[in-house]
Amino acid sequence: MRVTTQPIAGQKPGTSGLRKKTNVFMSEGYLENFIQSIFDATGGANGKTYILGGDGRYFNQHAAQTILKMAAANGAKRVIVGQNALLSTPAASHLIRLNAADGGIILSASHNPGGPEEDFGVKFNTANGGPAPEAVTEAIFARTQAIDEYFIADEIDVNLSRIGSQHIGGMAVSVVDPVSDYAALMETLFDFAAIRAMFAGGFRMRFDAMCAVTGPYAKEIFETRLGAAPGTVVNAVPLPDFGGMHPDPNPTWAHDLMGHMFAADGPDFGAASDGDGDRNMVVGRNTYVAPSDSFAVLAANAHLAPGYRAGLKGVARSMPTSTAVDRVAEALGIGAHETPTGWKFFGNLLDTGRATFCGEESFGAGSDHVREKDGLWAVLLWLNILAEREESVSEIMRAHWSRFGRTYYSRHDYEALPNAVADGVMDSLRSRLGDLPEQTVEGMKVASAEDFAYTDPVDGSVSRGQGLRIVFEGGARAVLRLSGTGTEGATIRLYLERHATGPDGLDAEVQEMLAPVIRAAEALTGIREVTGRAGPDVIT
Ligand code: VG1
Ligand code: CO
Repeated sequence: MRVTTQPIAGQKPGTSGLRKKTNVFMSEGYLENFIQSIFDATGGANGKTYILGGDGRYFNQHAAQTILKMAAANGAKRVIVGQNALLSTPAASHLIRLNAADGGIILSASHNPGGPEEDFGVKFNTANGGPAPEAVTEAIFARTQAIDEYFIADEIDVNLSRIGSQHIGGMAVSVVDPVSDYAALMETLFDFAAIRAMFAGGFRMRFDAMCAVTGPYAKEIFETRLGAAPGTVVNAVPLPDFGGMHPDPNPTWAHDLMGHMFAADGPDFGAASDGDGDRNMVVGRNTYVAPSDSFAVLAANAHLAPGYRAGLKGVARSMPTSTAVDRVAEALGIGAHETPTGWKFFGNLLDTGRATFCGEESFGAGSDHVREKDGLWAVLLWLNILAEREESVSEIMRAHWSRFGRTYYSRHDYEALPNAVADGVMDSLRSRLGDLPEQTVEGMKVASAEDFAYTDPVDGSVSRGQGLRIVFEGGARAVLRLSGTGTEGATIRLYLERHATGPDGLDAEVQEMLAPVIRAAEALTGIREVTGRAGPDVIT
């Protein structure tokens, strides 16, 4: 069936897909226009195979049914869909690669809350399993501005709870178990026997799935396959509103887990994941592990896991992510790449073997086993390292810092600002960048100041305006950028970093250690005065 439509403003994908309030996505033609634009901008769906699934949030199943009917009407050959339309983002990436599919559609607004009053999102991944690169998202956006028709099969819904094959017209719909292929992949990378032995020896873990998509994956992998005690995985059932939680694994939103990890007789190890399962937070008993540090530790110890025994070819991190991993790369004698924020920039580095591990300060890490960041992968690699080293998380962190020094790091978020105010802060600093080198602000001398641009070493594409970076003498850094995942106003992220070596600097309180950098960054940006905020809304 052909339906006449008109362009809808604002369908521009951000850092990771298109995210809007759920009621916007549910409004007439909104989802349909965007999906048809994906097909149109990528050479049509005719004869193609897609992977489809989402994080289980409100509108997930309904949207999946619409997309299936649209794929059928556009001539797709086959859609492989997770049971009940569930797939974590890394599992979807794996299924694209495993089935040599042409692409995948993931229904998620990731770490944003879900529900009728909250957020919904759509991500499109290409045949390598990774998020569509900028050239593709720009073509999709261009199509949304010119679209005048979409196609949808006039058929009844398929039964997404029944595993097996069905049809919509001439298109095959394969409903698959969302967990099994992914769990099998994990078994090829990690020493499950060693981890199982560690659990059998009394090792205790708490994994908080935050009522989002990782629950079924974590239950199967940790409790069933690895023998962790029943109840290790909490909040394990995906709910349309995530049980009212904000499924963003950081100390603020995963405060319940933090409470358990810092209680007397807490578990040995704790972890949490986000809405769509691509993020991870790792906590030891009485020990919070900052994501940039976690990534550096994973890179330094990767060889302890069977999948990475041969060593890493290289590492990559987003520019705002701390430089901790660079020191590991130097020690290992491997390349270290610096990209803009967002996993789409890692795809070419992974595809061409320039990087084996990639990481972001926003609780994201992953490897070339898929083309997305992968929360459970990071947790399993930690478990494998713990099983091999037979040390606690806190001992491993101390050993890492005494070898490489400690990179104190924090991100200050100023959320939901009026767009004009946020743009004002950015524009003002941007216009002064040229004058900053050699200036001393709050006792900190600026060494360099730039508007970060990235040239992809593989396809030569250039991405500009990827964050304002100020480096102080001695290597401390402040980075300012606008979030590209929010749905209300603008969020400014201020990233702060300072490296310390030697035994003295290793046990300082993070915000205290960063205080001079924070003072200089706040003076340079005037962020508190201009936004009228007394301080950041969220500190991670
Ligand atoms: C945020 C993070 C970024 C991450 C992105 C998608 O983007 O900072 O590192 O890749 O979310 O993660 P932004 O533009 O808001 O800073 V997910 O787990 O929300 O898909
Ligand atoms: Co996510």
